[in-house]
Formats: sequence, C-alpha cells, structure tokens
Amino acid sequence: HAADAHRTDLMTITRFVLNEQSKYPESRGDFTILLSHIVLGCKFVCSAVNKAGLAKLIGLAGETNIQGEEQKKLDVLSNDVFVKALVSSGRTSVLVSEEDEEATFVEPSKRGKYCVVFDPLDGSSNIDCGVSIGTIFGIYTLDHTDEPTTEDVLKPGNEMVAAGYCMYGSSCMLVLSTGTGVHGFTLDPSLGEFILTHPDIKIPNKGNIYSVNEGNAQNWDGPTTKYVEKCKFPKDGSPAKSLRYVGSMVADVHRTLLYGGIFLYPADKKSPNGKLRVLYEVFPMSFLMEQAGGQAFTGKKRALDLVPEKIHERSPIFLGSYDDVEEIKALYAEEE
Ligand code: AHM
Ligand code: MG
Repeated sequence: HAADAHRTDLMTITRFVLNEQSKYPESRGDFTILLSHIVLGCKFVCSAVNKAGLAKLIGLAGETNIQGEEQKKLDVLSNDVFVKALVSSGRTSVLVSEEDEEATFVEPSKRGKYCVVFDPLDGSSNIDCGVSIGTIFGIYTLDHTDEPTTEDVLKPGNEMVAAGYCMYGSSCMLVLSTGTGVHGFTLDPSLGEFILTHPDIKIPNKGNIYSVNEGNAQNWDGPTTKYVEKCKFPKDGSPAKSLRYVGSMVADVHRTLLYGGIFLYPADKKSPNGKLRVLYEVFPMSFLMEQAGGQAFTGKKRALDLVPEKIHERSPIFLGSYDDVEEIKALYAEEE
C-alpha cells in the first residue's frame, strides 16, 4: 500500500497525553502544560548534544570568562534550560536537580501543583566521546496549599504521578509513564515533534543480558557476587548471559526495558549506598520498570517503597525483567 509508506495519523506526545488526561473529568490540562515544558527542555538538550562537538569550536554555549576560555558545560547548560522551562510553566512549586545542591522553590506568582525531580544530563562521563546520554525525571503532586518545603519531594517513589527519561542516542527517544503503562516517543527532527513509536512497552519476563560495572567486583557483597557468577557460569544448564554496560543509566535501562535482562548498581565496600540517586535516578527508572511489568529492588526492599530523607540520597538498585530480579531477591533473602 502506497499509503502505508507515510504515517498520516501522527500521535504526538501532546495529543497522547491530552487523550490520557481526558479520562479524568477534573483534569484542567495542567499536566499537559507541564509536560510540554519538559519536552521543550528535552528538544533543546537533544539539539545541544548533537552540536556538542561543533559547539566547542564555535562557542555555542557562550559564557566566555575574562581569560577568554571556559564555556558553560553541557550539563550545566541543560540544567539551566530545564529549571527555566519548569519555572516558566507556572505548574511547579519545588524542583530538585542533580546539578543543584539545594532544592529550588518557585516564587509564589509562578507556583503550580507539581514538584519535579530530575537529572538534566545523566551519564556525564559519556558526553565528550559521543556515547548516549539522557535526561531523567519524576513528578509528584503537591498535596497542600501551605508553603512548599523539601518534605514535598521526600516521598516514596510509589507516590510519583509520572516518570520518564529522554535518551539522546542514535535517535532521540522519550519514554514516559503516567501510571498507565510505559510509552515511547521518537523525535522526528523534521517535525520537531515526539511521535508515539513504542506504545505500551512490556519488558520480557526474563532476559539474557546483565549490565553492571564489573570493575567494582572486588568490593561487592555476597549476593551481588553470587548473582554475577551465576550469570557467567550458570549451573542449571541455561546459557550464560551476555554483558552490556554503557555507563549511562538511561541507555542501560532503555536497553533493559526493550530487550529484557537486569541492570545492577549494587552497594560495595567503597560506596555502601551504591552510586545512583534515589529521587531522580532510582525512582523514575523503578517506576517505569514496574509499569512495564518488571521489578526494581534495593537489596532490602521494593525500590519504590524507599522513603528518602535527603534530596540527594543514594541507594543500591537492581532492576529489570521480573524473573531476573526474583533471582537476586532470593540471594539477598538467603543472606538474612
Ligand atoms: P553521573 O550522574 O555523574 O553521570 O553518574 C551517573 C551514571 C549513570 O548514568 C550510570 O549508570 C553510572 O553513573 C555509571 O557509573 P560507573 O561509571 O561507576 O559505572
Ligand atoms: Mg546522574
């Protein structure tokens, strides 16, 4: 069919979310507006990432200091863009960014009912060599009209109303869940729109890939060591798993979501709480995993049941295919 060669009915991310929100009679479009500001931030970062190598030559990032060097780094630039986009949406009250030590409290005239936690550009070690990086975000609602505080975001991940990430890879993809499954949108650069390309993503129940920084193996605890040993030398006759590790959480989690398998950033002797941050790395990715039919576990409990005490708190994390995470849970249970 000639007509099949071109999509003519384009499900943009805005159209998709408007459809979803129309199921709630009380919805006044606030979430759609908030999301469109996040989408703008993602498009900006995508374009900046694509030009990063060139930008160094032409100083696109600006901010030349008095010595005539030093430009704003891509992660700082991305943070500025997201903070400004979120504040100007008029729909946020508290923002927590990996780049800012303190939370940002939006001035009263611009406040709205959402709180957003985000890592504007994750995978910093991969920026300079052109490997995939991403933005991660999670959204809470403000449940009172008093002055907002950090308590408004120090809530378990299961209270998030939405979470997602945008991956700046061979194509730019935004993966989102508002609690009704996981949906993937690909940026069509000629339209400047994210188009629904991966509706209702479900993670395979079991995968044949494990993803971990094995360079830390000498410092791992018993269950992690045993698990990775099992991946490489299975004793039950099953084939050994393949190892894939980009070192960008967004890329490693995205592959895990689509192909199945497990992603681990465990605790180790040097980092007893692991490396990844609860609010804007562990929670959003755990939310997506569960929504896709997988699991996310900290080594002690369901990741989304953690109650963070500090905005930049860290936690070990094991997430991915349901059955694969079951195995690591069993190994931790044996320890007790
Ligand atoms: P970053 O926020 O400094 O970029 O660190 C987070 C990244 C994640 O994207 C990735 O999963 C992890 O760090 C990789 O860490 P390591 O280099 O220790 O394997
Ligand atoms: Mg990060």
